[in-house]
Amino acid sequence: MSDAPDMRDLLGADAPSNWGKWGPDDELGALNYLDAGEVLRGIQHVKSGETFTLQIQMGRTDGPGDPLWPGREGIKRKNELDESTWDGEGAPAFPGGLHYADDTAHIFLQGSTQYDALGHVWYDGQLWNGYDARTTIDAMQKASVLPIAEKGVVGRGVLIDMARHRGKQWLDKGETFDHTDLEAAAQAQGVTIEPHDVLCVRTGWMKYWYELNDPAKFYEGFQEPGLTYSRELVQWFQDREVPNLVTDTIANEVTYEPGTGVALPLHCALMRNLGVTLTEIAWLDDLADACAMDGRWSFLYVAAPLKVVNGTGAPVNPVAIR
Ligand code: UVW
Repeated sequence: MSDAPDMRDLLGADAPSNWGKWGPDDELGALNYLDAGEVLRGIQHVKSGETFTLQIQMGRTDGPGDPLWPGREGIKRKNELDESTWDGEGAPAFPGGLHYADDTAHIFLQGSTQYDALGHVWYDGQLWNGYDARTTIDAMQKASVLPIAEKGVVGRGVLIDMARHRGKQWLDKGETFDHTDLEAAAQAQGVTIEPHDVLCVRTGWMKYWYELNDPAKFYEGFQEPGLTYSRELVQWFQDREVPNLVTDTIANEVTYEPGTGVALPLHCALMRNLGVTLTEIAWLDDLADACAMDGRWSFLYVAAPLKVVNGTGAPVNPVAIR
């Protein structure tokens, strides 16, 4: 048994909450902030028409594999039909001699760049908006990824480059920052984090994964860098009405809270309690380089996770348009 406090004790029984704010049946949480006006606001930040896709490549075989939360596996893609399949007895045949390739894939829905469903984590038997955690049994009945996928996520994105701000290629293992650091970095970059912005934060950790090319070393004493819990930080997210946090880390926040050892408290404080949607394992390096080049750190952010019915999350390839 660990001596870490219970999540409820850490966050407090009176933790900031948006439960009920969008009605008793809500499954979108803070994405409700992204209305048509926010789409139009995002479009105003398209100046040069450059596009950046923010997904990592799934199933690369030329390096360390895919970066994953411990216990998950990367995509397993398998050829079902290819040129070798079309000859011999019992082989499929189509009039005219058409051949085609098919493959199947076994994937963890959180096994690549992904949107977490709001119901993906919980404590105290309740998930987002107070839904009973038993609604996750067998299939996620409430707050699955489907409503997010049906809506699509479009708005003004802002990128805060914490690694660059601290003069590093990537942050160190377990290195933390908070909302005041985000504000300081934004100020240094000459950009303002505005209400309803899709907040993208680069730590350089994905680049580290590929350049290190050594999963054993990466996972040794697994402790990602990232945001660290405080009541003030959670309040900042609530006051800023942040709809979506996007990071280039596997779990959006420092893995184990340095003070208490509690695992992923911001998943609970932000996602379960405030309805902030979390997007993880994003590739932000190319976008960051372009932003640094001309000093424009805001853009139109567009993302549509796959429409997985009852999904606990879904892979996504977001696009930032500058
Ligand atoms: C967990 O919540 C364990 O994983 P993630 O949010 O990184 O998918």
